[in-house]
Amino acid sequence: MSAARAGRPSLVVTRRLPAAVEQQLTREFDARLNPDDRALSAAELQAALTSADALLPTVTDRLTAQVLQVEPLRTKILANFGVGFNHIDVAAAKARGLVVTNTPDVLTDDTADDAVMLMLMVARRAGEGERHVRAGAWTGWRPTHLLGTKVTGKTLGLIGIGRIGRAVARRAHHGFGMHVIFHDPHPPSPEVVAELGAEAKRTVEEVLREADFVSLHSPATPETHHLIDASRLALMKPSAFLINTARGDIVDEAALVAALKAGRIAGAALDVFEREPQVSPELLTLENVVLLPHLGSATQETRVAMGLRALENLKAFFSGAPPRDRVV
Ligand code: 8YV
Repeated sequence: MSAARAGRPSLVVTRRLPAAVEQQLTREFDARLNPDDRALSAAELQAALTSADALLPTVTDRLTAQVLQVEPLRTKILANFGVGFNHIDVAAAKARGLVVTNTPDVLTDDTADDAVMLMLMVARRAGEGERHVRAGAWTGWRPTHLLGTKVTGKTLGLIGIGRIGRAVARRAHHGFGMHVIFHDPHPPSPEVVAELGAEAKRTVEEVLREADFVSLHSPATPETHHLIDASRLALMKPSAFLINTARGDIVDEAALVAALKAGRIAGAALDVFEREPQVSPELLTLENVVLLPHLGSATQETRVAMGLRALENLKAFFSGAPPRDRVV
């Protein structure tokens, strides 16, 4: 027998996690870690599902209906590391009797910070400026050099105003004096909307028409797939910017490229992509686009908090209590 104490549930952790989290997971579970941090193949995910009581996956693990069909299924819970779980076919998981949990709350502030950072970067041409200095091309200050777009006082349009959307609204309204408008099929109470200084719009289209900056904060679902397509991009002001820290497939990336190339919008700032880690090659050539490698929750503090939240869900499940963040 391994160092594992008898009776401890077995757990496959699909990617490397912060050391503090791995230590705790190893204390509580018969944990199989991934020190090489190589993403698991479908066959390796299936091997995990047939050999471990629990799985702790991330966004890089495509737990499709086909993968989840594996026999004999030993795993009872998918304790996802992350709030978004569109890489898991939840209907298939449910059909197989699997419990699925996520890690909300703990990454709200960091992801909101990421959206605000992207808004500022694209408006103030920060990426361009950085590239300019690093290339040794800077010849000195001049009044007309790299002029960007003012953010303070502008209109921010949020598509989705859940936890992260609200945190962005708070920063934008109280920090930058922005007028915040939003559309959400499930809007918060009028008191919450008032506290955010936000204004509800009846449709996505109204938000797109009026906003100077559009920031996406919807979950990736069949309903939000390509929500921002060519026709919706055409509604945006030519001076407006699109920011995406949610999920890549909410935007039709090819349509976004076409809109940017035609100058139909002023720019885009993207933390997520339709086919990660692939990025549409044209985006790499456009100066008015900011590109980050899915960094929304990427701080030491938050990645530890996410791991501990997944651990909390696992412990609850195996002690027979309802996990706090059950989504299925
Ligand atoms: C994670 C995220 O880094 O939580 C999410 O939904 O997109 C990111 O914070 C990623 O999903 C980890 O699995």
